[in-house]
Amino acid sequence: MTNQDTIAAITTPPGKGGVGIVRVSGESVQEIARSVLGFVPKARYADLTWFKNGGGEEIDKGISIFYPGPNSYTGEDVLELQGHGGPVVMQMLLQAVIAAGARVAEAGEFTQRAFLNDKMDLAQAEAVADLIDSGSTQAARAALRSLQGAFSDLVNSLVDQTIDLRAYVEAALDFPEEEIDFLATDELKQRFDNINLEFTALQKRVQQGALLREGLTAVIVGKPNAGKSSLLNKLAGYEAAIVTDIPGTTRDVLKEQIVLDGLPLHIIDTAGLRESDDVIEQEGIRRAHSALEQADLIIQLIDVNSSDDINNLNITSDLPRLTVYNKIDLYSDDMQKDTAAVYLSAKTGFGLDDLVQRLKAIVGFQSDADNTLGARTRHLHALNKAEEHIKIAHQHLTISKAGELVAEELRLAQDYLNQITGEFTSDDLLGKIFGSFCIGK
Ligand SMILES: Nc1nc2c(ncn2[C@@H]2O[C@H](COP(=O)(O)OP(=O)(O)OP(=O)(O)O)[C@@H](O)[C@H]2O)c(=O)[nH]1
Ligand SMILES: [Mg+2]
Repeated sequence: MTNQDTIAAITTPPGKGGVGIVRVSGESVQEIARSVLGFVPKARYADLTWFKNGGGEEIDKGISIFYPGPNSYTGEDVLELQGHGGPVVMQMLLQAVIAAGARVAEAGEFTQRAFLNDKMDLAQAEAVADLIDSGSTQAARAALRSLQGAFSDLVNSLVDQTIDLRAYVEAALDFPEEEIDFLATDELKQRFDNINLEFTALQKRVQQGALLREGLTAVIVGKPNAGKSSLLNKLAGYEAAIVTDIPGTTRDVLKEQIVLDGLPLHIIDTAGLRESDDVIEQEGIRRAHSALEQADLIIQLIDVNSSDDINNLNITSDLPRLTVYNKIDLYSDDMQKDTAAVYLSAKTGFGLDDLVQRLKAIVGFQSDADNTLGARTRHLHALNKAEEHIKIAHQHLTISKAGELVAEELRLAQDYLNQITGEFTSDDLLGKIFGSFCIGK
């Protein structure tokens, strides 16, 4: 247990409700209980008691529960006071607890202490926030799996295998005359193959998890009047953007959030791209280009009846692109279709399902995946980096047969894996992660 001051917060959301809870954690919990309740409640036992302030005045009557450390959420002594859930009562109760020796907790501080006291690792702590924030049933289930440790177990298994490999290779380094033979065994090759398979399987599940949580950001770009705003409106299901037959209608960057079979889609409408003398339109076009910086995918929208060429859009971005032909309702001739493109009508809605399927396919999202792990882009990056170093290690092994280099790459892979569970993590990262929690969690 760490030796820190005692923290307190209203853990229930602001507003009025049947019950409101003030949570207290730290060394002075028993002292605070004596002051506010008049006694220290029996461990993990619901007591109906008066809550009083320092002057002995009654604030409320409610339930108190005492969880002695280390068997508590934070690992420290914890007291939960459940009173009537009104903002004034809760404030008075919090003030009484603070007067008795606690200080107001920062965002995520209870969970941060749980992490520091080894009650959970970093991936699990992040899953707590993701479970609370989940925007769909799938996201909630995935977050719960990770909170229960399913994700961390798989990461730890990769760490163990990497450590084994390192030990094997480092042992070979101690016997230089036999090193080459040692490193050329089938046994070692088999281990690399196994670890690669596990990486691939985990990356898939983590990518799904990150998508479920963070979603996909797609920017619609195209010439003026291609129907970009019409497409945004159709996807959003209401008239979010102004649509007219005047080219150059849209100037601002517009964002809408929708959920496609569980995949959150952030869709961005932009100004039509063309040469313009209009200062406002020029600024719109500049913003359209900079919107690409936040995107995962570009939807290049083209009026199927025009002779426009996607190559004329002058987009210098290496993001994945999907070409979409619009206004198919106005097109009557038989046409040679480009199988890589989507054909639709933003007016009638024809072809919209096809677009949705294609977007999901491009990012590899499966709506029915039932083994998705709650995860974040941060985890996926670390996993990809670790895999990269394992691959380089394998190359050193097979091509240059340099044992030291293999061992060094394996060490780097291990460091990246450890970042996921927070074995070694910078204070900056911890501040960022816990700072985004809600107060009282
Ligand atoms: N028939 C038909 N008309 C469409 C379709 N999509 C858009 N339009 C029409 O095309 C015109 C331009 O549509 P917008 O959605 O404003 O086009 P935009 O690409 O946002 O244009 P800018 O904002 O000027 O860049 C409007 O008159 C729309 O009603 C479609 O699928 N079929
Ligand atoms: Mg528009």
